[in-house]
Amino acid sequence: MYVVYSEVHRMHHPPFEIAEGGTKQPMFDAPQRMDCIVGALRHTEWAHFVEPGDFGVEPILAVHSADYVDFLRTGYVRWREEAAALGAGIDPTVLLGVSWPPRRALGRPKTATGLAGYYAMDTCCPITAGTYAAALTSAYGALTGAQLLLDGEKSAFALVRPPGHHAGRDFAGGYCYLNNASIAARFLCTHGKVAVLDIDFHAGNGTQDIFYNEPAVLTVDLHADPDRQYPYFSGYADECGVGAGLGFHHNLTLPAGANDALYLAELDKGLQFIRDAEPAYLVLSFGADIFAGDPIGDLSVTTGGFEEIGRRIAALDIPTLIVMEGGYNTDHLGANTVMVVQAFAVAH
Ligand code: Q9C
Ligand code: ZN
Repeated sequence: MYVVYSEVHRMHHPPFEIAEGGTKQPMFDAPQRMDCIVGALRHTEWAHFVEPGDFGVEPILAVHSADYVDFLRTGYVRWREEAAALGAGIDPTVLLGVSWPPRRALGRPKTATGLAGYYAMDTCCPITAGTYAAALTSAYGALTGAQLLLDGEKSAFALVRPPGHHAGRDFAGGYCYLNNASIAARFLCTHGKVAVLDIDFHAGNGTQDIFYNEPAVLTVDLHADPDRQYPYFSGYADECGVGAGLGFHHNLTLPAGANDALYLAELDKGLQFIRDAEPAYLVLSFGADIFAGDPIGDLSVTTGGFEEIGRRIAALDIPTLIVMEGGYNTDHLGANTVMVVQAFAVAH
């Protein structure tokens, strides 16, 4: 099985994020996450590493607005100039919004500082010098995996960072800048019906945003109830799509502490939606933060649970692109990820 991976993710390593209570803490999405997973995959006999290809800007702009991508590409350099003008005491290495538009506000600012708030939904998506290059390479990783499916592979794993499922058409959030899984899904959907199954701990609000009003891609999202967990503002069970997209989005929510049995019962509901739709391709947004020992998550899925999750999704027997999202317990991240991915490697 091909694992698409590039070292370019290391260019994105912001020194901090601002968490609940204003705590300035090391960013959970750090390069070390990839080292854990790569290390575990190298111990298997089935993982064959390949580099992402270059797909140009077109498949990115098929998902994200041009003004947002332009901000990601140029924002940091503009910020260096602004920071210099702001004077001493300003850290020019991190562009992070501190002002956000209130609901219904439409005014678009001109400064990098203003735009960083305009194009973000939280304090967890700082932009550094290498962020755009890393985010673009991450999207290309997902596209390369999608191309492998088009070339006849039964499955592929896009081991990418930064993750993507919180990034919407024109905003960053939750460590995500470009929505890798959505970009791959959009790329695949001209070749057949596509379903996205998102099993990251957090609701994939970006993916929901991107496909919400269209039936082209079925989105099924299983996650912690947003009434208590990030991203707070979407991922509720009664959000089912709008207009032509009505009925093509499903949110399945989980209570704190959900164990393997409860998790798998809800997963089965999601898998039935996918079976009924008979897609030609499946994109699996995979986050290992559902793990019992995850420092951000509050579910209780075990390593054995990951194995069964992988088995049940692979049993759909649909050509599947697995795209890495979250997962922050670096002691178990490699093993848990291998459990899911190898279910596909051995199935085909
Ligand atoms: N106390 C992904 O898993 N806020 N993103 C966390 C922790 C943001 C997670 C606060 C979490 C984003 C891809
Ligand atoms: Zn997550």
